[in-house]
Amino acid sequence: MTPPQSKNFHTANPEAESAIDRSIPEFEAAKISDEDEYFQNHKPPSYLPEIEKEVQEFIEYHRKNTQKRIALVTSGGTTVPLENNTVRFIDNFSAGTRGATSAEYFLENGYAVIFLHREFSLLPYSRHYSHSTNCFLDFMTEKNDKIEINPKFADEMLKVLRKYNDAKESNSLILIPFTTVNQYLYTLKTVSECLHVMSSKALFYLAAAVSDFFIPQSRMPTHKIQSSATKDGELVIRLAQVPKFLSRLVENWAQGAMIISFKLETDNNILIKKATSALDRYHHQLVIGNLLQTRKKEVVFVKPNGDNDWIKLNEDEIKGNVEIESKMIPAVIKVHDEWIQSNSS
Ligand code: 9Z3
Repeated sequence: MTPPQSKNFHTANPEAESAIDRSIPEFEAAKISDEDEYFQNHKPPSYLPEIEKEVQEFIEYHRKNTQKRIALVTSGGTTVPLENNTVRFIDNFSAGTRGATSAEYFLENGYAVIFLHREFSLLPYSRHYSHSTNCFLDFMTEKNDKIEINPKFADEMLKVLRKYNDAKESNSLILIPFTTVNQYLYTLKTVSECLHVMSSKALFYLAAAVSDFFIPQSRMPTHKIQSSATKDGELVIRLAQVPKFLSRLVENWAQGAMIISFKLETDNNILIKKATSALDRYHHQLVIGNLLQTRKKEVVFVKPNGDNDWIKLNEDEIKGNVEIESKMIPAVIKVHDEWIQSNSS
């Protein structure tokens, strides 16, 4: 259905050999002083108070009316601007598939979802018909001078439409955007603090691919970097480390909530080790490990008790387009059930 020239090429698929090597030593977890320093030296986005109000209303609505659990799902990649009036920025590969797909399964399983996502990345429900590999126009057809849904796709589309309308009518989904890493950090902190009232009924599912490096505001040029700024024909950019705020999230911002982080690697031999070391450092409840090359087919749940549980799609499931998130989310919810149980006694 898609135009022939775009059918089989996926330029975003990585060559395994040349993919990112993350085998560098881990950074230190951020301390309170790192938090103070970062938030004192970086301005919050101007719209943050509006987001805070919307999120608070959303949480209050569910606390009073539905008693639903609330999942904060982060999704997509952050940008690192090179200039204040940003012409250029550093980005990463994430399209937000994991986050958008997982959000749908949380909603289907009775959760309310705060979807903190990279603006213009994939969204729950509309993801089925957006982006160039799934152009919405291919789902339409023309008949007697009128536009119609192609009957071939109508049943599937009706299912998606119903779920989308359910989420809207039950006020179960709120979409909160970010673009830069600074916007992401401020918004994550604000939303986490709002979720504090939910205690163990809040679940953090941190699937966004957040940059490890950035240019601090104090060093950021106001205007577009000129070619005359190069030295000997080279442009040298000095990046600072983004503080590892997961420690602050666990210890302070979202104390009592169930927290799941993701660990992305490209080398199978270090995945479990890196995921385990994240658990040791941050003391949260679950790390979901995945490899860039196989992330849509297999993930591993690394738990504080030493268990490593793989979730994999078999050949039939892959052929049948089963989404791995349809198996991951029920498993996540089981862990959340246990977390709520252990916090209520
Ligand atoms: C993930 O590992 C996600 O599963 C992916 C999803 C980003 C791989 P897509 O958007 O990809 O569906 O294409 N997210 C976390 C990645 C990350 O940067 N984790 C940090 C790390 O590995 C820890 S917070 O160090």
